[in-house]
Amino acid sequence: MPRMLDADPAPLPIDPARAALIIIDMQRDFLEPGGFGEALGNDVGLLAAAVGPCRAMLDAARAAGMLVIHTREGHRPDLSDAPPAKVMRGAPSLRIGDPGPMGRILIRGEPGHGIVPALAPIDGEPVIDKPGKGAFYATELEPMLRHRGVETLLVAGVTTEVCVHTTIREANDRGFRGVALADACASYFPEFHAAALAMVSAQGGIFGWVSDTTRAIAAIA
Ligand code: C5J
Repeated sequence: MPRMLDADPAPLPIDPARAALIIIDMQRDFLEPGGFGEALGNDVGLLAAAVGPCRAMLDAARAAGMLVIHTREGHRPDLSDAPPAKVMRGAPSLRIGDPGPMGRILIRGEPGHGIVPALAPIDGEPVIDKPGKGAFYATELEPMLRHRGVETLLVAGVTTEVCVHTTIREANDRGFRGVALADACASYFPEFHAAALAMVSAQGGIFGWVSDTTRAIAAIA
């Protein structure tokens, strides 16, 4: 009997040896004051709700020996991988690459680019640096998953409707089963969080599945 993960629109089989937890962009730049999220006018405190559930899921995935992958959105210091159309968006005073209280905004190697301490990667956990919203675009994620025979992705992180959603869409087109963990994702816009999750599981799971950390932890324990 395969292990089953309870989810919407329907339960799905899950084999922890062929699954990965992917934690999207839980970076100081999005979660703490003074980073990219705040520069765009957002209340970054709204993302704190995802930290505890992400941590619980991380602990369970590590205990189950499941592959854990972290992602970080950001750019090279010379901005050579940052499309001008992206850099020019937002408030002119605080754009990607500008200096802020946590270093240059959304730049690799700066303090703000780092993952929040509660979710820090440990040795052996790949960290994918991505220039876009989706974790598959211009990264080594796909071969990394294929080489390990991964078929199911448990997806957590921020923000639900931007980088989490884009990654689930990319995963869907590549034949992976993407499962959004609702309580381990968060948005600056609660209504977008709800709508993004509904869009994943609507129409028989048009992009994938929606579950939560309680059900996912039970499935892999
Ligand atoms: C955004 C992300 N929202 N990680 N990035 O710009 O969702």
